Amino acid sequence: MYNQRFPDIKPYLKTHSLMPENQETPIAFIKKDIVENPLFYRRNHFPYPMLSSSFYWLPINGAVKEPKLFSMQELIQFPAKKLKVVLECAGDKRSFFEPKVYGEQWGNGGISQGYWKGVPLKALLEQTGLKDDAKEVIVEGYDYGKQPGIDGIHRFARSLPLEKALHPDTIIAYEYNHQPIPFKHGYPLRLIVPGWYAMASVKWVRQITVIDSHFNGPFQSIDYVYYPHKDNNNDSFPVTNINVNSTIQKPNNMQILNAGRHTIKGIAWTGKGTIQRVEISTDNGQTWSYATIKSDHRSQYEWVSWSYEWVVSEKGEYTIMSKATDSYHQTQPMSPFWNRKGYGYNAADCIRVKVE
Ligand SMILES: Nc1nc2c(c(=O)[nH]1)N[C@H]1C(S)=C(S)[C@@H](COP(=O)(O)O)O[C@H]1N2
Ligand SMILES: [Mo]
Repeated sequence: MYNQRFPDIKPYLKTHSLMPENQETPIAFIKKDIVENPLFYRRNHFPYPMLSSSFYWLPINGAVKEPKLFSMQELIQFPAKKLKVVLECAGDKRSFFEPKVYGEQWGNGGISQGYWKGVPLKALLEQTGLKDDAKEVIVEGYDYGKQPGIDGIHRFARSLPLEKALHPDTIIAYEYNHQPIPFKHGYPLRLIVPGWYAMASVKWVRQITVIDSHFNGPFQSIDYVYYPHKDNNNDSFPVTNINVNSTIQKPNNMQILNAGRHTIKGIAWTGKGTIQRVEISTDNGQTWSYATIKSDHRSQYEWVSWSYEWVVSEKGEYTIMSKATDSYHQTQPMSPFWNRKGYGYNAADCIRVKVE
């Protein structure tokens, strides 16, 4: 796939910041339906945590009948679930918003996919039992620090409503792509919440606490909230499900092409349901045609690859767009839902090319 004579010529992550580390997947170069560790985007709020041996114990406490401490040995003995899951940062494509918004200026590479294996959180909560007034489940990571815009020092922690926590596909994972989870992606235990934006998938799980109230941690009451207005917090609501979306991987934006036949390629994904169709326009959205969706190994939480054969004879500039629709009849809009912190961008993907 890469240049044989120069094996060091290969894609790398696109760097936004190193402390904490934030780097994008070079999505145009991802040809497979799984992303291997070296090209898996990295999104961190804090410096990487220091892990001690006590890390191998997972406590579950709070509004449970019997608090428990699970060892790794115990966890891997539960019936395991392996799921192919898209993880997409809620800030993916933030840089495409107009007007621009503050925050990490992610392009289209805040997304990766692979196999996560672990034990359903439900199975663990069945062991501890839940008190009648249990409402939410907080999952806390080992990393902590200060973040601009948020007072004080916090650990990265988020809660799930009971319904999502007990969903059979919400897992405490210990493997990624059939290996122990790479350290930067949450070793040894990571919560995986398929279908939700990836802020929900807490890395380096330190403890799990069931509560009888609503958790107000800053990563769900300040950040990861949609604020539709520039100057006030009215009408805000939390970021949860991944929006239906697609990305054109080939050709590149602003590429120069020869007249003739070209394959337009990309991926499409959604948080709820499955991708039903992908439409392509090569005339700036005036007319649309169906792309062919590659249909092998499709499971609910993975992206689909699609392609479209484009025959172009006339020289000129072209605006190419892709627009996906899912089984809940959600279609990518032509313009994004603008929000002050720049989450959930999912307007039809758009590139320009010149045919010479
Ligand atoms: N403990 C912890 N978990 C975390 C985060 C974090 O900073 N700390 N970032 C979240 C966000 S916003 C995203 S997009 C994903 C990124 O996962 P990755 O670095 O494995 O790609 O992890 C989520 N889980
Ligand atoms: Mo994120």
